[in-house]
Amino acid sequence: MRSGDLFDSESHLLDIGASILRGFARDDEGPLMKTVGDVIRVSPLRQMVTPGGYRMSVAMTNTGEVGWVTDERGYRYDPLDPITNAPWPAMPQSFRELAARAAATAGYPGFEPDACLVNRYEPGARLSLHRDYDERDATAPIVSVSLGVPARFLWGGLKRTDAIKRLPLFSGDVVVWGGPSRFVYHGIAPLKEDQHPLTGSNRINLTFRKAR
Ligand code: MD3
Ligand code: FE
Repeated sequence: MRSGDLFDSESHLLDIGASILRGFARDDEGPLMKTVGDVIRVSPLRQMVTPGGYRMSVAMTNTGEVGWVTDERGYRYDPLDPITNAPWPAMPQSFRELAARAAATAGYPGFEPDACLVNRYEPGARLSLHRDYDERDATAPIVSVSLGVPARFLWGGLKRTDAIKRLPLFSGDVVVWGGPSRFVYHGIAPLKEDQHPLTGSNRINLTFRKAR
């Protein structure tokens, strides 16, 4: 239940160092999706292959000085899009400002992301439990913005065997992961068939990072 919420932008602590800002980007959803459209016309969404040889169900692209890529050689941040062999599209000002505003709200002032990974989930797409440790600056948080069809976010602890908690993420929700929560195991359960006026049957997630 979203529309009956008492507060437009409810914020609370999820875990040590992690904050969920419910609906923080709700007024920006339309413009954000339009800007995502501009980005993917330059650097298209693509399903990358993991070093283990599996094609990911999530399709990805990037904006910013560097972009996250995976291929048979491994995971890395690359200044060039391997499809276009050109730099990734510059990070849109509106993306940068939203990420900085969310980080400051959650207690991380001065966040200047240099990479924004764009993830697209079609029905059934999932992200298995993993940790993000390809970024050089471990003191910077990661800011995530959910758009479109709701998803079930899974998050555990610092060990793979720690208990998994489940949290629904709706369009316009922003989560800021910093401090001790920065290296927790997390993932997304297979996306359910659903419809959203902005994205159809898909979910888009933006993650803002300081990669180098
Ligand atoms: C917790 N993306 O791109 S966003 C990823 O919805 C990723 O597409 C998911 O996990 C998605 O790596 C989850 C929430 C998120 C993002 C990064 C984190 C949670 C995080 C990094 C550390 C801890
Ligand atoms: Fe992640």
